Amino acid sequence: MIPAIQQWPSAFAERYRAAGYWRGETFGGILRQRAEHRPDHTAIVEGNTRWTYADLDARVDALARGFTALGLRRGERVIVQLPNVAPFFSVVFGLFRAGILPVFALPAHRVTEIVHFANRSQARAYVILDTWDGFDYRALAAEVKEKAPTLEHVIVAGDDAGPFTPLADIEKHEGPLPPEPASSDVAFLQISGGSTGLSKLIPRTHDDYIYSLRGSNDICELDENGVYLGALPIAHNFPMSSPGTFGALYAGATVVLSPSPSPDAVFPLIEREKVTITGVVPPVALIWADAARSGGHDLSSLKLLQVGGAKLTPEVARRLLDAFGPVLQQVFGMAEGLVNYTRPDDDEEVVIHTQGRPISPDDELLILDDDGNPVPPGTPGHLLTRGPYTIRQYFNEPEANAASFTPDGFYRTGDIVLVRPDGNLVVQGRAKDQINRGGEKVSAEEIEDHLLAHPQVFDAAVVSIPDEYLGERTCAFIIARSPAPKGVELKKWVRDRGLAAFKVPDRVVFVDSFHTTAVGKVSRKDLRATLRQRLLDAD
Ligand code: J2J
Repeated sequence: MIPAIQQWPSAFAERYRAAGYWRGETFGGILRQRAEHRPDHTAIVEGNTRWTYADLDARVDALARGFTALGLRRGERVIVQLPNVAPFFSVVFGLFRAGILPVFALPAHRVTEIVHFANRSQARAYVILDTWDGFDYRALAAEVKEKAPTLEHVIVAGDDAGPFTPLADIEKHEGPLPPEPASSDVAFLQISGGSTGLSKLIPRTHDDYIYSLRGSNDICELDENGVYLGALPIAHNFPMSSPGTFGALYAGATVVLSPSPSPDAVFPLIEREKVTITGVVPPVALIWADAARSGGHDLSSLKLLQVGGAKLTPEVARRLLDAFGPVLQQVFGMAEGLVNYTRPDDDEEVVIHTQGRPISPDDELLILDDDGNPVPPGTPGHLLTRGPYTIRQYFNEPEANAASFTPDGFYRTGDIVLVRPDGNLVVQGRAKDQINRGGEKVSAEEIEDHLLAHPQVFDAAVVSIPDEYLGERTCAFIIARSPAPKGVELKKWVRDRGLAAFKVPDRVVFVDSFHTTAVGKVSRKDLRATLRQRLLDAD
């Protein structure tokens, strides 16, 4: 059984409603309104596919009926693993309209991750595209289905469903629409980056997420004339909601999808579709800055270039300003909730040096020292937060919840930040054992567990090492048993365990022991810090 999701205590919920943050809107409902208001306006552009709001709304109705005809019911979960293609929106909004919860997997996830999401959420169905980027998701689904007993249906978008159900068949159903969910219901489960082992599931309600979209649209000046380009994988929380594709649909704007973030794919789309806003991670921004300087495309429609997901260095921020003009915005957010932005009218100094400030006047921030006491103003400390769009617990994770949230409902972000006198945040580092590989999050513990499963590995510690391009890379320290395996063998081992490629250690270093100081390190955290330092000193 899945435990009930206790979100905000009623006093907070009442306050957020009274303040006008939570307005009783649902995703299915807002799409209907936008479609009635401007039916012929373009909602989605992907390759040669163009859907108006009326097209999208009709597909969403058909799928809401089809999923219901399949036997799926309000409150149940469906894993959605789709890349940047138009059916992402018909599927996800079809599920929303029926009150069924999508669980957002990334295209890079593989069998181990998908099975974990399926088991943790007790998902009954799994939606994929047949093939993408040379990978056959039907083969993955066959493997997943064997290991996830709750999965009854695999639904395939694209031309060839193989042994599974074609999405086109689900779209054919007629009949009455299922009842609409309530705005206070959980709408979907997002995926956490993971710091203590496996990724956790993040329950977001219609009310709270839609508030963050509205707030983001206001800050980013995204209205119905806007054109948002999805360059990163759109299932990720940043391009989904800050303001992202969902913010664009909330505004009644146009969403353009790029199959990849490479300038070769993106720049012609910016020019052709007159894109006004897009968001990328720092390594992509770096490539765009170089490509933009060499010219060739008219990028003058772009009013906001957002960079977030990992720390943007001032040097790269300056290069972006040189290449694109004053359109840069820094975004520091998290799928659990809190999102900070620099504002379009901020001074260049703020945009270069800070990660901005929260969306909401009711985002409460605490900056605490290691003992849990507030730090003096302007001093770095642990960031904790609660507010009208930050979750109060993970889905079905009693143990993690106790560690990740304080008794009075603050989420421990694991980030070390300082707040400047002007209210802007500067991210200084991290307390959580996570490697931020250019915006892709890797849990040290999760990878260590996979390495430890190798028969020739006695012990393993995974740490981040600085990298000019990605910001950070992963390094696995290994104490091997004899005969020691080769580094490449261990990398292949991790990959073959069915993990996303970005989790494979970039570097493997063999050591005789982990004892580096007279004082034996007892916590894994200290050990990782010591090993990391040792490597930096040696390099
Ligand atoms: C430093 N670290 C950052 C930044 C996120 C908007 C933008 C990003 C995310 C995201 C998101 C950072 N500088 N500018 O969901 O809506 C690191 C922090 C944070 C973690 C969250 C959004 N922006 N980070 O990246 O859930 O460590 O969300 O706690 O993937 O990324 O990761 P995630």
